[in-house]
Order: sequence, then C-alpha cells, then structure tokens
Amino acid sequence: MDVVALGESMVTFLPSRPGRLADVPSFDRGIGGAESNVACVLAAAGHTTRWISRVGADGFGDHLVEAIGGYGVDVSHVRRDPARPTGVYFRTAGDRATDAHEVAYYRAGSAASAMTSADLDLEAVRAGRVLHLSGITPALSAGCLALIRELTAPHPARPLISFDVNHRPSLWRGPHGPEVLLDLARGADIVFVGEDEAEQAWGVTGGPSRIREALPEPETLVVKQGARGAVVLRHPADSRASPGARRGLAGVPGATGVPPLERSRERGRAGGGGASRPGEAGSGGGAPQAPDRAVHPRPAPAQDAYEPAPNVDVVATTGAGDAFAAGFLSATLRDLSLRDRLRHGHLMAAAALTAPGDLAAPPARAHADRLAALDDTAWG
Ligand code: KDG
Repeated sequence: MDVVALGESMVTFLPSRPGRLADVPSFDRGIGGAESNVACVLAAAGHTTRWISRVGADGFGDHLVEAIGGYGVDVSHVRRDPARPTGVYFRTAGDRATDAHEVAYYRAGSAASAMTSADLDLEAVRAGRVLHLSGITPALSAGCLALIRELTAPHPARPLISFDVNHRPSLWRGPHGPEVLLDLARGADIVFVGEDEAEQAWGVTGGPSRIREALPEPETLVVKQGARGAVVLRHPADSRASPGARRGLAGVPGATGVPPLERSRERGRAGGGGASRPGEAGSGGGAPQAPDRAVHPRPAPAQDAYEPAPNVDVVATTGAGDAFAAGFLSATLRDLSLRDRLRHGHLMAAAALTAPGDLAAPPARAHADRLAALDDTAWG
C-alpha cells in the first residue's frame, strides 16, 4: 500500500449558480474531504491507496463509500455508525478575483467526529508507506485530536507522516487551534502549508524561510504560494534521525539534535544562478558553513527548490491543495527530484482548479511526466 489517508469526508453541495448562500436556489451533489481527495487523486494516478474514516449508516455514507471506492481507493476499513449522520457541507462559488466564498458545514456530531483509535484497526492505518493526515481532523472533537496525536507519536510501525495544515478556523472551538496545528506539524515528516495560512494561523510573515524557522523539524516542508508557485525546503535525509526517534523532539522548545539546514537551490531558473523571486526559498536561515572546508570538500547537497505554478483559468479552488499534495506525494513515492515533486503537485492542482468540484481526473502519469520535463521557458 502506497498511501493511507485518514479523515472525514462529506457529501458536498456545489451551487448551481454564483451568489450568496442565501440566494442560490439549488445545489449539485459532489464529494469532499481533504484526505480522501488526496487518496482519490493518488489512486487515479496509479497508486495503491486506502481511505480510513467513519460515516453514517445512511444514504450519504453509502454515496461516499461508493464514490471514493470508485476511484480505486480501498474503503474496506471505513466504519459505519448507525447512531450518527454523515457530514455534509454547502458552499458558494468563489469570487473570481478574491476566491472569497461561503461554506456551511453540517458536521457537528457527525459519524467521523466520533473516530477514536479504540475503534480503528491501527495496523491498517499504519499499513502504507505514507500516512496522510490533515489539520481538519484534530478540530473535529477531542477524540479525533487524541487519535491524530497518537498517530503522529513515535511508534515502531509509524509510516512517513504527511500532514497538510489545513487550518479551518470555523471548526475550532476556542483559541488553541493554531498552536495544536503547529505542534502536530512539527511531529510530521512532510508538511504542506500555505504561505497565507501560516500568516493567518501563526502570524508568520516573511516567506518560506521564516515558516521554516517556526517548523524546523519536518524533513520536508512545502510552502504553497497560491497562483505564484510553491517552495520545498528539505533537510538532507542522511543527516536526520529516524522519524520515530525524532518524534521525541516535536514540540519541545529549544530541543537540540536538529541538524543544520543545508540551503541551496536545487536548480536555478536563470542559467543556474537563479534570479531570486519574491518569497523564494534559499535566501536565509542557512546554517553556518563548516569551518574547515577542506575536510568537507563536496558541495552541500541541493535541498531546496521553487517552482512557479502554471497559469490556468480557475473554475474553483476547492480541492486544489489536496491535488497538489497528491502530486507531490506521488512524485516523492517515485523518488523524483524536488523540482519534479513540485511540478507534479502543480499539474494535479491545475486539473482540480479547472473543475467545479473537489476532484478532477489528473493527467495520466506518462503525460504528467512529459509535462514535468518541459524546460523552464515552456513551464509556468
Ligand atoms: O480541501 C478541500 C476540503 O476542504 C473540502 O473537501 C472540505 O474537507 C473539507 C473540509 O473539512 O473543509
């Protein structure tokens, strides 16, 4: 199994026309759920995936299980709850310029909000090479928060943890959401966060290198910059403790043992040197150079990369972040370069951006590979 994704999915109601929620007369049914979106895109891209969740013993639960299973995702570990409903949500079309849209969730007390580790098959949860989680689940209930804490804690069978911050302020009761999300992200191996999201949640401004200062632990930090592009900052793998062992550092202020970052661009966009772009990584936060360069004559391994996003006519942004994560994870599982991980993320996101719902058929793998291999002048 390549990737297991755990989280709540909902039946989504997409507006039949633009306007305020109060004015939209009818809605079309779709499916949503950040984690299952990732599983569906990865499955469509040829990976083996499983979605783990809890849905009601109702028609909407049937629909989610059938639709997500229809993508080729293993749904055999989804629990049915006869006492609680499947969550649903309605949304309006985003404003073209600002993407501002209304979302109305009907998920409080949902079947998924009752997920606990006691009623899950944890072996099945940990059975993938990657376990994909998001910051939505811990906001659903105390039991869900405890579950995510358990899954991100050190464990001999812990897979690589991928964590999309997905800060949803309206789901958190009380003021602690941002700090919980920061703590959980610090315990993950691959973290996805939007630059604007980091500012909104944690007040971090100044771009990817400043976000890295707030999140030094994850081996791979991906900072999404909306329509501009995305940056990946990565510790050299061989300089890190094993994920399980490293978990002990998570959330410990001033914890030592985090090796210095090697900051260099994987490649330059302008003749190898790389003209700096706004918000681009590689501009700060680097470790002091080793004093005796003769002892370390090889150049530092290249570990950071920036890729602009291709231009697309956006229909709806919902699901684009999940598709990006799926593309990045797909390329990571295939051990592609950092540049290609970002490019595959952008390609999957571009497909989602041009569809009204959360999900769109991603480009076939061979096609995506050809697009990702375009030279810089043809890309973006
Ligand atoms: O990323 C898309 C999701 O936000 C959407 O499907 C709904 O999972 C969702 C949520 O909780 O907001």
